[in-house]
Amino acid sequence: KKYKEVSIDSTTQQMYERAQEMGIETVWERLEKQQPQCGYGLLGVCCRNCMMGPCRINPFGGEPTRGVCGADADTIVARNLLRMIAAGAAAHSDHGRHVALTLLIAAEMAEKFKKEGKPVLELDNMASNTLPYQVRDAEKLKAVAERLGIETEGKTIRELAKEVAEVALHDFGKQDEEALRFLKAYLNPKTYEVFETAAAKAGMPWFENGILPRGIDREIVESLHRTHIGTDHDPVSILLHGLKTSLGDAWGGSLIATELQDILFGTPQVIKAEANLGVLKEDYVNIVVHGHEPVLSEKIVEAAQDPELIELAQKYGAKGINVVGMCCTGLEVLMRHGIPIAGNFLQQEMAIVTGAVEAMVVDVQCIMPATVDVARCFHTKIIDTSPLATFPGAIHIKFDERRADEIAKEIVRTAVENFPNRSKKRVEIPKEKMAGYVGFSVEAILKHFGGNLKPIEEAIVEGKIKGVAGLVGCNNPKIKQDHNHIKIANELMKRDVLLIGTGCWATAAMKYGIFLPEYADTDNVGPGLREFAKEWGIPPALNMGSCVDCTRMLVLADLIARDLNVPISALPVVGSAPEAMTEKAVSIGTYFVASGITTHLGIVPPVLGGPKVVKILTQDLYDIVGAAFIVEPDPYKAARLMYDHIMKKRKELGI
Ligand code: BF8
Repeated sequence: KKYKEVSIDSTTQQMYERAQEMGIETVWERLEKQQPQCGYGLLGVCCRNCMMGPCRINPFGGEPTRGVCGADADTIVARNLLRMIAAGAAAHSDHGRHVALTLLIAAEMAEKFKKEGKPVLELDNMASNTLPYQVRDAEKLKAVAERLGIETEGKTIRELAKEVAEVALHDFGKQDEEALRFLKAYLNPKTYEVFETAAAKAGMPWFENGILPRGIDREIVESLHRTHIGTDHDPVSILLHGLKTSLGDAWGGSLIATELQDILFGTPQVIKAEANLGVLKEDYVNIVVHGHEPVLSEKIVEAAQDPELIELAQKYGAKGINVVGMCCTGLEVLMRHGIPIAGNFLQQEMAIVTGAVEAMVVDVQCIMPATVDVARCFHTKIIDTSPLATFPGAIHIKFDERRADEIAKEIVRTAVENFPNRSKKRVEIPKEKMAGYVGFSVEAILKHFGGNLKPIEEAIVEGKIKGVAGLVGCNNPKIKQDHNHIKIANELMKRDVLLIGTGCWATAAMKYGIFLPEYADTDNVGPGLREFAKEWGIPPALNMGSCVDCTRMLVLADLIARDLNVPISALPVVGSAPEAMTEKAVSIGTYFVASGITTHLGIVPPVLGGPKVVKILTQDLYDIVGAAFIVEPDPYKAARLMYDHIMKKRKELGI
């Protein structure tokens, strides 16, 4: 073969080969140029935390066995891992903060407009078009407020929105020793108790309140403090704080992002949509929204419906404007509006290589700076929008929530005006795309099953479904794109494990038809799961959204744990990040485990240089939080190990 196989997705492979022929460098060449990658880095035994270093430990047992300060391999590995968790938690949580601030800004604008004498009812309901952001799901707002213990009686939507936003923001910066208010509002008591007692079980009773996070920002800051030279050196306490920080992400930052996004933009309901590069349209202005925050992408979707801008596109010879998604912000608008998703992480450069993209509009996280270099080979404009993410060589149209509509229109106009610069001869859009059902929020799942989770729980008890697996996370060019995602999914479904999932896994699953009910008829689904899926008219795997929406999976697990009156760790539930890549994925994996869900990683994280750390992560955590990590690059073996864990949990439950 002339070119190496980089993906099991034919559209990626086609565009990769096109890039090769055009002499365009992609992620796979850059990975190649990094070979051999640093062994110390891969094992986690390189420390750059002070300027006596950088230090590295001899992984073969010889000298040096310590860094200049005396830190050994386990201390260094644990510190590095904690910094990864902190960075991942920071990214998710800062996203959550942004959403909370947006809700607050909208509520305050409503108050101001009301005082100025604009229509009162519309503003009290926060349904007015004069506001850049409205409350689309007032019912959810009330439900969240009630969970948080906010008095709802006699209050307007505007007042409730403000109060919920303020409670959320308080959870970021509060300084008392109490657990996060969001965590207390959402977590079942049995799992709460596990968090409370975890540190004592690990022999560290001085962790007041165990691993219960106190402030979302505080735990992230403390991670940096603990890992500063000369501070915390015990891998156990370092990792316990890692669990705590990740729980601040799970039951704090990410949860706030999901819940408040639902309030602002609507809670997803089941809807049919399409995925893969074939959703780009040859005769339309194509805009790819890429990144994570729907605060931007929602507005781009709206602006693209503006009749004036559509008319402008037609004036330039296009039939209209086609907005498609990429990565998690793509999943946000897919889940809520059925906007097609063009691909997952490794397809961002490939979308540009089609030559059919007028603008790639980016916000934060998982956007390669290389998109700008690839875009230079075509007419594509990369438009960066977040004040905290600037891409050299891109166009900067920075977003401001207060002027959201105006800026979104400017962005769309920039894309439309770029259409005449497209070279028709250089356009090649792969044809493949796949339909699937999306939008399985917890609320949508409850609605589908008649208001409670009994049908799922009964199917588990009967053994029709053996358990549930939550699949999450990235693409990583070290693995053929989507290969492990799909293999693990199929191997689990064959064993009658119901799948739920988010992030780039969800986009992968959708591209291969797994989100179609008829997928249950294939040999990749076992008889029990097939029967259950058919009985309820669902696909054998449910798309629960973007990566911050991993909290939807936690909330679902929590509801089942409540029904059975057990901690989450007692459930026949597993997690997996088959192609993990980001620090966010490390935080997610850690909070799954900390919450009681044993989780598989398909990429070995940089910890193997610390034998004590490895033992804690893969064994000791079972005694501390009731779950641990499984690390296994082979997808078949991984699925077997995950299944074995589910069966063990079934046995323990006596089912
Ligand atoms: O948060 S799955 S590559 S896109 S980190 Fe990134 Fe990983 Fe994709 Fe979204 Ni999640």
